[in-house]
Amino acid sequence: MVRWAIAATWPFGQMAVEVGSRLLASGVMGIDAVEEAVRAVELDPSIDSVGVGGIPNIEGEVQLDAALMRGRDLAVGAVAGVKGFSSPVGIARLVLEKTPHHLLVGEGAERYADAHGLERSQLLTQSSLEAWQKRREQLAQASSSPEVPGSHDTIGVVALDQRGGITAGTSTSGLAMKLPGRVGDSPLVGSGFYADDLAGAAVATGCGELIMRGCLSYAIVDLMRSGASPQEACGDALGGLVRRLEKDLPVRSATEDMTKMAVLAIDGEGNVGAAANHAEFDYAYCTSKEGKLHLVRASIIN
Ligand code: SD4
Repeated sequence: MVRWAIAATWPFGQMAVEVGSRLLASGVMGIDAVEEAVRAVELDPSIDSVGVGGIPNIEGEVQLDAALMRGRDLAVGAVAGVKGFSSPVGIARLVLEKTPHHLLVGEGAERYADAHGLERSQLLTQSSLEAWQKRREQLAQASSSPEVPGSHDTIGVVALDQRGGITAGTSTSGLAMKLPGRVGDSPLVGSGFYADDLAGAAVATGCGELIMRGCLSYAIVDLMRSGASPQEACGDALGGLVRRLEKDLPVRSATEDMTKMAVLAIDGEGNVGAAANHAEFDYAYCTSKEGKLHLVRASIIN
C-alpha cells in the first residue's frame, strides 16, 4: 500500500518532489509538504517562470499567481497579480488559514502579506531582465503578434499524505509579456488546480486562457470521483477540451506555446497520471512504495 505520494510538473518539479517527499515521509500534513515543495521552486532564481527570476509582464514587472487547496474540506487560498514577494504560495497559505476569503489580488494581497510580516523582495534578476529586453525587441520587430518562445511554465504539485489528505498547489509568473493585471488559470480554483480527499487532485500548466475554458482541473477530479484512474481522467478531460476547441484553434499536437496544455493528477491510492496536447511535458513523482524519484514524459493525447 502507498502511504504517501507526490507529483509535480516539469523537470524543475524534481526539486519540489524531493522537498515534498522528505516532508511527507516524516508524517507532516500534505498542505505543509506542498507549500514547501512549491516554495523551493519559487525561491530558485534559475527557474525563469516561477517566483524569483520569473518572467516579467509587458511593462517589465514580475506579477505572480499562486494557490493551495486542501482536499479535506475543499478550502482554498490563492493570490493573483502579486508583485514584490518571493513566495506567493506563502501568501496563499495565509489566505487559506487566516481569512474568510479564498482569493486576494494585487495590492490587497501585497498589503495582507505586509501585515503578516512577509518580507518584500526583488523578483527581477539580471537574466529575467535580459530575457524581457530580448522579448521586447522581438515584439517590436514582428509585424503581427509573434510567438514568444519558452514563455511560461507553472510549478503544480499534487500530494497524498499519510492521513489520506490530498492537496494541490500552484505557482507561476504566468505568460511572458502578459498585460499588467492578466491572471491565468493557476490561482483559479477548478481551472489550474482542484483537490478533494474523496476523489483526488489535479493541476494544470500551459496556456491559462485555454485551460480555464475547460475548468480542466475540476473536470479531471470529477472524472476520478466517478471511478476513472488519474491517467484516464487526465486523458479524457484534456481530450474532451481539445475536441471541443480544435475546429477553431490548433490545439491538437500543439506546437505553439499559446495552444499548449498539460495536466497532472493523483488519487487517494497514490496513483499518478498525466496528459498533454504536445510532446514536451515531463513530470516528476515519488511514492512511499519505492521512495525513488521518477521523471516521466507524459504521452500526447490522441
Ligand atoms: C498561466 N498556466 O498563467 C499558466 C502558465 C503556465 O506552462 O503554466 N505555463 O497561464
